[in-house]
Amino acid sequence: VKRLPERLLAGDARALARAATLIESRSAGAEDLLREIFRHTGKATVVGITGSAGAGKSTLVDQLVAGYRRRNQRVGVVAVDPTSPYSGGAILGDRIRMQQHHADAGVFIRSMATRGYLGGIAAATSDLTLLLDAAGFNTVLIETVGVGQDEIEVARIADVTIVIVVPAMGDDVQAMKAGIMEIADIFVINKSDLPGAERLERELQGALSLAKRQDGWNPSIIRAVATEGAAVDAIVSAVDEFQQRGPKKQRSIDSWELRLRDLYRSKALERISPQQVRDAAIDVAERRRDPYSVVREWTNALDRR
Ligand SMILES: Nc1nc2c(ncn2[C@@H]2O[C@H](COP(=O)(O)OP(=O)(O)OP(=O)(O)O)[C@@H](O)[C@H]2O)c(=O)[nH]1
Ligand SMILES: [Mg+2]
Repeated sequence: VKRLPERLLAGDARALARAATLIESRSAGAEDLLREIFRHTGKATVVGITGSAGAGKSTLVDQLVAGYRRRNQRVGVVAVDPTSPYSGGAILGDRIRMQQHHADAGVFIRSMATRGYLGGIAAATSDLTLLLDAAGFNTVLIETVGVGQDEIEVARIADVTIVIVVPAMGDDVQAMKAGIMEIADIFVINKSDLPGAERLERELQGALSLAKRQDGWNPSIIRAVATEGAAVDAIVSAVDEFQQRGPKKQRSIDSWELRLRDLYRSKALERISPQQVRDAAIDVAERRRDPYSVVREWTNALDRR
């Protein structure tokens, strides 16, 4: 009987499902598995797709899946849901829409809750993406609602980030979160069938020409009507272009720098119990101890290992 890593690397669908569950439950075997497969990763293109609630992310992801399948690529989808995987109509809608792909072994779809993961949702998403990469998926699409810090961190995992904006939905450029503006490698103006798409495009162009990015990349702007799928080819081409000419290597180093910090932080925190932290906090609040000595004691304990 072949071991899980070997079956995963061979692209076995059941092994992938099992490995994904290991990652999601953060069980002990997850790290060993990841360590074994890591050198086989780095081939997939990871595309982050973010935008406010209802912007059309899932509709577009669905179209992109079909577009990549037409190009004979295997596609993974990780939907990061801000509440829980199976509550809410949106996710139910996602599942119905995605059913057309469910019978297809070239498509893997998983939705994850944002809470409850030790080490954070970004860590779990990154690990799941590594699995898909190792299992031979060419493209991984990560859908996340662009609201909080979690989502911005998820975007940092991606090689390419698509930000979806919508006319007449409070998505005018003034109101857009600075963080979201900065992470966009490609802007998609979705629902371009609604009035205001042209004005939004002008505003975006204006904002982009004022704020040149440090890495020199000039984000493309693509108008789309996701429900009709017409812009899929343009979006796939824009992703390819970013992969070929964008600051890919720099992006990857930056992203691993963050992941390494996160990993180190969670490893260090694993060495002390929540109760220990709580007790120390009480001591500090009551001025029995100072916080600097407490932390020094903890880091000294790390050194001794
Ligand atoms: N008019 C119009 N409606 C669209 C377009 N794209 C998506 N919609 C509709 O917008 C609604 C929300 O689409 P979703 O794809 O679920 O949006 P989402 O961003 O994934 O939403 P959440 O996951 O809930 O944040 C659906 O009713 C879609 O049919 C578009 O281009 N034009
Ligand atoms: Mg959605």
